Amino acid sequence: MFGFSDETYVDVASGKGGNGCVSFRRERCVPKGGPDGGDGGRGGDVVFVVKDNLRTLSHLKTIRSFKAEGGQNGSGARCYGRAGADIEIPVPRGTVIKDPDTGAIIKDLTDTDRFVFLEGGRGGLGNYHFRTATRQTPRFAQPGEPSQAARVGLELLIIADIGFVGFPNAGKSSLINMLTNARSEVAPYPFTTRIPVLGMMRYADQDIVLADIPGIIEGASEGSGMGFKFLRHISRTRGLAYLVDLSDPNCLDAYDILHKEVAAYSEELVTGKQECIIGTKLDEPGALERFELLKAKYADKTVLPLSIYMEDKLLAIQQAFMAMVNHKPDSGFAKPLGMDADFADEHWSQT
Ligand SMILES: Nc1nc2c(ncn2[C@@H]2O[C@H](COP(=O)(O)OP(=O)(O)OP(=O)(O)O)[C@@H](O)[C@H]2O)c(=O)[nH]1
Ligand SMILES: [Mg+2]
Repeated sequence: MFGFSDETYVDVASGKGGNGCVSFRRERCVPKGGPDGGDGGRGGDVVFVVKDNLRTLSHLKTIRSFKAEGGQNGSGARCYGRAGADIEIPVPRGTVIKDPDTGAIIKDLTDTDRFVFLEGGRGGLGNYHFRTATRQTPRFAQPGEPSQAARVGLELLIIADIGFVGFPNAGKSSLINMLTNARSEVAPYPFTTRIPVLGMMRYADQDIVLADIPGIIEGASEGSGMGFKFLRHISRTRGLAYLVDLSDPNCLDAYDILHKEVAAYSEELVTGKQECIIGTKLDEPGALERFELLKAKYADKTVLPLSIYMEDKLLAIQQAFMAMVNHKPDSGFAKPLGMDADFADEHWSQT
C-alpha cells in the first residue's frame, strides 16, 4: 500500500533427502558379504527465524530465493549420507506468513522465535535394510524424499505501542514530530500523511513507539477518503490516542464518529484497548471552551489538551501514553481493605 515496504514474498525450497545406497560387502576372505548400502541423509528444513534487530522486510526484497541443502546419498559399508543444512530466513518480530494467493494466514510470528515452515525430505533407506532370509541380495534401495518448494507471502504489521486516530488535519503528525525523532510531513490540508509513520518516544528510560497514520473520515469503513486499510498497522497497539481538533465547531462529535469507524474495521481495536482523547489546537479561538465541553462529555476518560505552541502540555500527554503502555490488563484493581473511601479515591489510582 502506497509503496510502504511491509509486504513481500519469498520462494523457498526444502532440501531433498539423500538416496539410499545399493552396495554389497566385498572383502578378501568375505565372499558375498551381503548388502551394506547406507541410508541417505535428510534434507535441510526451511526455517523462519525472528530477529529482534530487524524492523522491516526490506532485506528480503533483494534476495528472494532460499533453498535448503539436500542430504547426501548413503554409501557402502553402511555409511549414512550427511544431513543437509537448514536454511534460515531472518524476519522481524510481528511478521505474518501468508498464502500469497488466498492471503490466508499460515503462521503469525509475533510470539514465536523459530518456525519450521517446510521439513527437509527424509533420506532413503540403503539396501542393507531390505535384506531378508529369502532375499539376500536386494539390488535396490529407497530414493530420498523429494524437496518441497513454495512461494510464501510475508507481511509485517508495524508493532507500535500507541496509535494516533483522528480526522485529517487534526494535528497527528504535529504531535508525533513533537514527541519523537520522527519527521512526519505537516501541512494545512487534509491527507498530508499517506503512509504510516513511526516514531520512538523516550520517557524515563523507557522507549515506546508511536504511530502516526493517515486521517480517517466518516464513512471510511465504506471506502470514503483513503479508506482505512492502514488501520491494520495499529491493530496491535496497546492503546489509541484519539486526536480531536478543537478549532472545529463540531469537535464534540469527532470521538464518537472516529470510534464508530474504527469499530467497523475491527472490534479488537475498540475492546480491551487503552484510550485517551487529545484536544488539539488549544490556541485557536473558542478552543478552550470546547475543550471544557469535551472533558465534561467524556468525564470517564482521559481527556488532555494540546497545542503545538504550548510545550508545557506535552508532559501530561507523555505520562498518559506511558500509563497506557504500562497498564496491566489482569492486575485487578483492589483498594486495600479498610481504606477510607474518600482517601482511596484521592490517593489510590489504578495507574
Ligand atoms: N494553531 C494550531 N495549528 C496546528 C496545531 N497543530 C497542528 N496545527 C496545524 O494543523 C495543520 C495540520 O496538521 P498535521 O499535523 O499535518 O495534521 P494531521 O492530522 O497529521 O493531518 P493529515 O496527515 O492530513 O491527516 C498544519 O497546518 C499544522 O500546522 C496547533 O496546536 N495549533
Ligand atoms: Mg499527518
